[in-house]
Amino acid sequence: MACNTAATKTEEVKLTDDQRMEWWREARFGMFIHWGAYSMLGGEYNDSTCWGGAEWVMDKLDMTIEEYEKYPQQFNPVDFDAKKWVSLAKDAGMKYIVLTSKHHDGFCLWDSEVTDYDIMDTSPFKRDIVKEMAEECDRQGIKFCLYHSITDWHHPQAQSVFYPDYNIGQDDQTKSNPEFPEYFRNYLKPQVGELLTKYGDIGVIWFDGEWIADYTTEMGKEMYDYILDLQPQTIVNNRVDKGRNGMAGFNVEGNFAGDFGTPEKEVPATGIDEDWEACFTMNGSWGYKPSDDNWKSDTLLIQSLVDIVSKGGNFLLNIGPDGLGNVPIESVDRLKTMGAWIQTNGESIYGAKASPFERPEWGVYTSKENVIYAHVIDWPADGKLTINPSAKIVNATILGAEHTKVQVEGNTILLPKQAVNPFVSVVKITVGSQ
Ligand code: FUL
Repeated sequence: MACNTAATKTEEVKLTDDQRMEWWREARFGMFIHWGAYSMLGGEYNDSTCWGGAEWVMDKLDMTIEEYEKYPQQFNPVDFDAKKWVSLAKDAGMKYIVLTSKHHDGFCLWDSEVTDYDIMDTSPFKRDIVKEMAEECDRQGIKFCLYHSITDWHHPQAQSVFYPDYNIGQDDQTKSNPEFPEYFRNYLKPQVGELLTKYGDIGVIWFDGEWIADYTTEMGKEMYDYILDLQPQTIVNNRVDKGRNGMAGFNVEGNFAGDFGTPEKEVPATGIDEDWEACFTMNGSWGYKPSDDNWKSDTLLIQSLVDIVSKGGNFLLNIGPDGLGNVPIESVDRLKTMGAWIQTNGESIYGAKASPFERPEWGVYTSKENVIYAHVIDWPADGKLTINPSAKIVNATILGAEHTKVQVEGNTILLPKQAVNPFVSVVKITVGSQ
């Protein structure tokens, strides 16, 4: 396989954390893909207030394993085209893709050796989705990463003892299953091993569902070491650890909690001096849900990107393709708009660091060595942009409008009266030493 360049155990590569995190810190923008047999159902259950998106349908409808199994048995996504998905991410300016190899429903999108509950053995489709995506990412030069659920509603040793007689999305998910350690050692860990040995370099293993009662921090540590043993460069999110700091997803200093925090559908109020990645849906659901037309606007998505980067984070933006493998047109449109914006303004995002200054009234800053990028969200009516006084401005230009004359008077930049970009305009400011 073309992309099979994974480091092996015998190579004994020892990378520092900074070396491992380097590409990820540079990347800043990635695509999350929630896709599986649940995508066929489109999240049509009757409770808009309940926790979880369309990918939780098995739980939300209290389906038994037998009731749910018929969906993987019918899963035949004839429109799936890895090239289309990867191109969509590339054109949007995304630098990595995180695909669900297995969500909480337990159905696997690759040819797993420890179960037949996978795309090759249970579904009529019989194509290894993980393999096709890994190869296509390699071809198009984008990092391939995997989301993998620790919770597994299909595996008897992973279920709480009373499942499925109650809704495990509620409090009962804390009930214990004494056989869980067997599931961990003989099923979950070998699965992660397969994913790290059969599909080339894996950028990130993005765990989830670590809240299940019987998972422990010790198991998380064992898993983390196992991953780095197989692929020393792989990055692991904080949900590998049972003890991560709640849904906010930031790590308590000194605690083991993987390599980066995972705030979900939220952005911190101020910058955070650790690695973190905010994941967001484009409407309200991770999995395909056509009835949810609460789509975020282009403006909101672009402003979210700059806001997150200005606080030192990455932005992982989700698509939920349908049961045939088609990406909703609303998502495609938004990603195209974001891609066009990044085409012009990408240097203010990739490799950019958190703002060195307080958040100004008109927008946010990102920064590089001797450059600060002023992301102007509210264009000043008089065209006068006041920059933080401790920045000694040497020169200023507007990205995408370099020919436009921009004068500098002390800490004020004199801009045209009209915003140059309908979403966020970026002024590139070279600064000198004080
Ligand atoms: C959550 C999951 O339960 C959701 O289904 C989704 O995968 C999200 C990213 O993480 O905790």
